[in-house]
Amino acid sequence: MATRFARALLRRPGRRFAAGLTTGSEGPPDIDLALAQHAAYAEALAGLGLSLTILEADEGFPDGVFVEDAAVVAEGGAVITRPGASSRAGETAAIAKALSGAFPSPARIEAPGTVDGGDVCETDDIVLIGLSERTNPEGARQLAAHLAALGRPSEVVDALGVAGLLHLKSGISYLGDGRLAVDQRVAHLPAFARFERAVVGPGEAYAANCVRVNERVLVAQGYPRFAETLERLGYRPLLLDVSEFRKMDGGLSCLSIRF
Ligand code: CIR
Repeated sequence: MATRFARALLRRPGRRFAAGLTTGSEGPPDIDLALAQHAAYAEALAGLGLSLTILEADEGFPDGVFVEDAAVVAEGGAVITRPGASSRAGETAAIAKALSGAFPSPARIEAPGTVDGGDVCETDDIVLIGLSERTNPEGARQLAAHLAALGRPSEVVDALGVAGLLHLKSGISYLGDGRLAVDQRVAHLPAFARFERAVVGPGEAYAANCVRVNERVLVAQGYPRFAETLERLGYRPLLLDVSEFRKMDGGLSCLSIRF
């Protein structure tokens, strides 16, 4: 299920969005602008033919808009995660419920394992599982076992040493056809050697979190060199302004679960 999707699950940002976790220094997000950017993101997915479920915000979970961290949907099944940040632990209940129509008996990551979906990058051949501050080796081990039961091989990638990389997918995205978008700081990692690599250059690292959806690649607006790289490779970038989510360390991919 690398790049063709029919459905997506999203959750609107709440009024307390600014109370979420962030390491950024760009100041608090503008909630109304975040809502408008979220609506444009949803519209882009709908325009690509996806049928959307959009949950209302739960003000108890200011990071709840970043739905991707709460579940991993792979070909043939779903795994409800156990997010690595304690403030986010309760986000999974609503996501499991929203996915229950399509995935009535998902697997679950259990303590002491932790996994954030942002650390999981599904490609055609293999699922890459990043170790991070949020995904620990036990969580990665459990996830790998669940994926193996679904017939999906995986490989653990240790990107813990890369400063400023919250999740594996903060630094890479699968573009389809055996190619990854990779932040230049992680392009050398052995796990990526099997892929063609579209390298995201200095000053544009945030754009490495892009999302191939059917015939387009959603890319954060404001990173022209990487957008040009994609065009040169024959992709059709669809630029989206996600500045308010960036302030909260979130990228394009984490705003939806696609399947
Ligand atoms: C957090 O720190 O958990 C949120 N503020 C951002 C999560 C972004 N998720 C993602 O990139 N998959």
